[in-house]
Amino acid sequence: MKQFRNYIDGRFVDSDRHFDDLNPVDGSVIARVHEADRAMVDSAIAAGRRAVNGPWGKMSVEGRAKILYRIADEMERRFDDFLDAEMSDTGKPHAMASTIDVPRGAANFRVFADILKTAPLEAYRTDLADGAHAINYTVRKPLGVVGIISPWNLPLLLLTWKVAPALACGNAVVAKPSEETPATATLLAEVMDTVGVPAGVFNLVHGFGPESAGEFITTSADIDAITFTGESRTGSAIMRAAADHVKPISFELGGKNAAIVFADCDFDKTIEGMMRAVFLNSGQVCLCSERVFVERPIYERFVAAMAERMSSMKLGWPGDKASNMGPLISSEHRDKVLGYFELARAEGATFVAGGRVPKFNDARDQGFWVEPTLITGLSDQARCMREEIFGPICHVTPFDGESEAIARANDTRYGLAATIWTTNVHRAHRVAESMKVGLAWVNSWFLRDLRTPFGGSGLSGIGREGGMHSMNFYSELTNVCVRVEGGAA
Ligand code: NAD
Ligand code: 6OD
Repeated sequence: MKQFRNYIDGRFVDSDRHFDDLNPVDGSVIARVHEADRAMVDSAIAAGRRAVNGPWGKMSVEGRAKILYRIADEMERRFDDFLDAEMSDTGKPHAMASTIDVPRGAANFRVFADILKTAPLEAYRTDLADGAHAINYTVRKPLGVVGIISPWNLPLLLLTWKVAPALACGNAVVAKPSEETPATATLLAEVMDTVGVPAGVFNLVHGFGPESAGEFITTSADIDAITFTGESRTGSAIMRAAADHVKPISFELGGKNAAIVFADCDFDKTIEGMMRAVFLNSGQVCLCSERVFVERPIYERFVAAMAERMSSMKLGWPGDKASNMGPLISSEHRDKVLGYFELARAEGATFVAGGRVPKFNDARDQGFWVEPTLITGLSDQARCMREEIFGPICHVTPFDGESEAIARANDTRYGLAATIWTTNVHRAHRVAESMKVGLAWVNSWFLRDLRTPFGGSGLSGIGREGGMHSMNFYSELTNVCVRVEGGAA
């Protein structure tokens, strides 16, 4: 049986507590995971502190950037290992893991190395009444030891999205991947080991949230900052835990994202884009559109076209290159999604497509699958329209006019993402700017430039990461003010 160990202070560390890592395609056991106890988490934090206080914290920008490039190179060399690990941990199709998860894992290191090398610092000249002046400039320093807690939906992409900028800025990290998806994080530890990242700079601890590694990280007085991606209610538990020691937090949380489809859209491209926006990763992307508003003249045609496309989706084995939808992550998560299907029925929804557990007559029947599902007929106040479901389901509803669409799309406590489909350039800008979200895509969805701010408001999170926003979150800035006597000669 494969073993996934903790990686602390440059060594792989066993534990006497274990849990199983399951393949959601067929429920089989992939590996035995070594759960870190509090002492292991504390020793990871202490190792991180020694690393930050040692040569790592003082290394030149060029030196750190070179190490980040080496990490990216080694991840690319081991591309197939990462691909196999991600596919077996999540069941996601080859078509997705090979074009999004694994390449983005490596790209995160390369891009943040480049951003670090070109990151500007502020400088101001302050003229003084007595004829002297002052020069103010900022100095960027590491925060210290950063706790990173990540979810299961894009395990490698979302872990490296935080590890890369944290290391670029000279921090050490104690990272905890989701208990559902420990595989690629363990491979990342092997990569760190192979390329010679100094001991203590990257520490990996496996485990759960409450009363396990997650809580041990977030309640530690010795962690200098916490960056978290996951559910909104976990974010609020972590915020309470972090409050005792007052430290920077960055939260990327859930969404209940709207799509607005105007009658003047390019219909075929919109259907293509909306299939992706609803069903990528079986709807388990925080940015997925669960509420789809379609302008009335094309509403019936839109629903029919989506249902038609859904009927030919291939719920296949991850290695099958034609497969375009995988299972949900776990039996618990499937119960939650099926619970929302039941609730939608009780709330009066019409199921236009899907709504059941598919039957395969092979080992996949032991996995955690549900059908891609499209519903209509709910009021905007229904619970299924207000709570994040995080599965392959969307609700489609008609609207009349731009202002109605904007008001209904913004009627949510979340504020993560929106996607807008129109060929009217003025409307595109007007509507995008009116969305109460961190990310508004026009005629596109999940199109990423890593230099841009990423994050949400309300229940969707606190702060922004990406580009300089990451550099600023993972750095402590000191303003140096120098009084200069006299004027220029
Ligand atoms: P989750 O909140 O259940 O778990 C995320 C991580 O937090 C896991 O590693 C888990 O072990 C840990 N954790 C759980 N309870 C904890 C606690 N009390 N203290 C410390 N750590 C704890 O989320 P999930 O189910 O893994 O992921 C799905 C959720 O993540 C969805 O809500 C989705 O929208 C959100 N998400 C958001 C973004 C974003 O960028 N905004 C990206 C991906 C996923
Ligand atoms: O692309 C990214 O950088 C990112 N953070 C994506 C998050 C997706 C949510 O599931």
